[in-house]
Amino acid sequence: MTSDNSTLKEDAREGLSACQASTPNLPPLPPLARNARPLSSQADDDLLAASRTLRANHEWHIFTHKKADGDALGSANALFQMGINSGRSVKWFSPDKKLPEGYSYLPHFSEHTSAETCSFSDDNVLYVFLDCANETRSVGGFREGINSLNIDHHEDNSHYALMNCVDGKASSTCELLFRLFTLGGWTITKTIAECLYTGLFTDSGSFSFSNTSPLTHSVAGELIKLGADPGHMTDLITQNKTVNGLHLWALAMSRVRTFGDNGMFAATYITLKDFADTGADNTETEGLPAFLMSLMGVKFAVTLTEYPEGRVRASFRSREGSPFGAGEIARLCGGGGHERASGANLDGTLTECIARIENLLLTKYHECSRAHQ
Ligand SMILES: [Mn+2]
Repeated sequence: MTSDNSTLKEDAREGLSACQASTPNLPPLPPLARNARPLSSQADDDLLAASRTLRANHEWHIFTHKKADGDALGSANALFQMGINSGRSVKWFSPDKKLPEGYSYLPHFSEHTSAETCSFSDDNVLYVFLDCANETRSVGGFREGINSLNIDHHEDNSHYALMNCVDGKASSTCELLFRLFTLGGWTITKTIAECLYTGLFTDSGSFSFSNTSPLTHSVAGELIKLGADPGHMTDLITQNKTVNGLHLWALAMSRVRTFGDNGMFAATYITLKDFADTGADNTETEGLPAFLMSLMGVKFAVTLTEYPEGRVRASFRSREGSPFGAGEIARLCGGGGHERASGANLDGTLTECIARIENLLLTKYHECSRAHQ
């Protein structure tokens, strides 16, 4: 009863009619989830404030990062569905011309608007950025001070929005959205649970990466209770390769080489010609950088991908035992990301970039070894 009353009061404060509020009788987070890991009260306060901001705004424009992954797409679709369920007018945007087809099971996959820039000029719109460490990772045209909300789990997030809800300890933006919805009394339907499960599963490497916490498993458990079937979800998420995509992977695999002490580094690359030869598109490289980490003894892996106009994208992965994190190397190259998964755009030809990155890794390694002597 108390939660019903407080939710209604909150809505009244914000001038919303009670009917626009979602059903307020959500079960509280189970004790395990609240105690699984010390959550800062600041993080909870930020999530509650973000929830109030979402309630107070009737038009939401959702933005995800370029080269959208399972977490970006899962969180965007979850929030889009929540917007529809609570009577909001919702749109979602990203700079991607094409989204990875494997995620087409998500309910609003096809409602995506591809845009290089937006005007961000409508004060009546709340601009919500999901899984975007900084404003340059999404659609261009962002200006400081606009009515905006930034929900993210990248530790290097630059807090660019008017309201920032960032928890670098969270496994995924989907995990944060689950907490926001639960704390704020929003109703999580089966469809929304499936969207959130997608981001939780993909960003935690099927619950295998070091960002997988007791809370991640607890949230997954809650999502299963809400209707996300783990077997069905795993099929949907992982059965997403095309023949062209596998041919592209085969080329990348044929070039894998290891170097450094005990072969602790692994590297491969994909050329523009590979895309033309196989007919695969650049969304089909998803999962490839992480796959290199399945090599015995490898602690750090890099995949370089050639893009049109001479751009080269580096994806870094690291694990426990690596002398440095993937995030640290990405930042040295002008990029960013997580401690264990990161990326950077490089200048120069593919051949130059391969040599430069290998050099950087070996130099950095020797520096670290000397420091430990
Ligand atoms: Mn993410």
